[in-house]
Amino acid sequence: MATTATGGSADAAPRVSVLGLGAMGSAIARTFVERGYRTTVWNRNAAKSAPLVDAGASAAATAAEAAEAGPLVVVCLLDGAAVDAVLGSVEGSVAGRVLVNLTSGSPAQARAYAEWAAERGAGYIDGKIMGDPPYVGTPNVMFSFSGSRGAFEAHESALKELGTIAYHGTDAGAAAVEFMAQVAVGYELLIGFLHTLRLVHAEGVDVQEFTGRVAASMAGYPPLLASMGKAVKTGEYGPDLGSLNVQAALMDDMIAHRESLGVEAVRMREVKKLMDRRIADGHGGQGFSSLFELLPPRG
Ligand code: FVH
Repeated sequence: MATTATGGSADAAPRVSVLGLGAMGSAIARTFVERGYRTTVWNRNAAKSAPLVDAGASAAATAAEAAEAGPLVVVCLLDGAAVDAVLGSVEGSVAGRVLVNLTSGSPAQARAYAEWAAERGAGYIDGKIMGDPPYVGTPNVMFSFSGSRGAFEAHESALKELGTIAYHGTDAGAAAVEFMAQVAVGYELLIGFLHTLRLVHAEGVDVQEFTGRVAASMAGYPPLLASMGKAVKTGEYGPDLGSLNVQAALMDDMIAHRESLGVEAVRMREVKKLMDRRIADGHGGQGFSSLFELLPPRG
């Protein structure tokens, strides 16, 4: 009797297909193979299947053949254009199956793929990944899913093999909303951090040691974020980080400090402008969260 990588009977093992064997798709396919799934793989450049076949996967000659190999079809490609190309070639092969699209993309794309799948009799789950390929299969990679609840529940145990998972509801676009927002927070924070390292460096301070101190002070942020989230949701703005009257004065010093060192201060000036408007509107006693009221779109 044939056995899987984990020693079970191959015939009894659940089946999964993985379309797209880049860094992430290969890590996903390898995880399924290692967890005992009968894994069929396909990639545009067929050479990328070889290491997975050595590990125990089956290679399909076409994307359609891979899609037909099992009930769960995982798609992990570069971008929406690649997904469009591959979906076009499998449209006659997806009826009765569940597509899990882990390709990065927008909420609108996800909703369009859900519609496309429904029109062809397939279930659709959109998934977004935060984490690096070497950590797939560990809790250190976060997968956000949304779309058909029935499809998600039917394949939840397989999806859990890949990392920490969260389901964000039946709107197929919800996982992309979560992903875009989480990634945006990261980038906005990190570009501010890099500009600040410029400032620290210009002052002759050791940037690595400074980074260690910043990491330690990050522990104070979770309670602040929680209280800001509550303030924005309720519209009740206490003086978080101090009143705007006091913060605006500090902001002038921060802008002047940056400019004296030739360090970019564009975001600081934007913050100061918002504070000044809020103060002029009679809200100088409120805190930083209240700037939300001035950010478009309002209402
Ligand atoms: N790698 C990472 O760290 C991240 C982490 C967070 C989320 N992503 C997203 O995952 C998607 C795939 O990323 P990837 O790292 O696997 O990307 P590549 O290694 O560059 O592989 C790209 C695959 O897409 C195939 N492909 C590209 N264009 C087409 C096309 N027109 N038709 C068919 N397949 C296409 C490519 O095939 P090939 O070039 O090997 O033939 C690869 O299989 C991505 O959305 C990340 O944002 C990754």
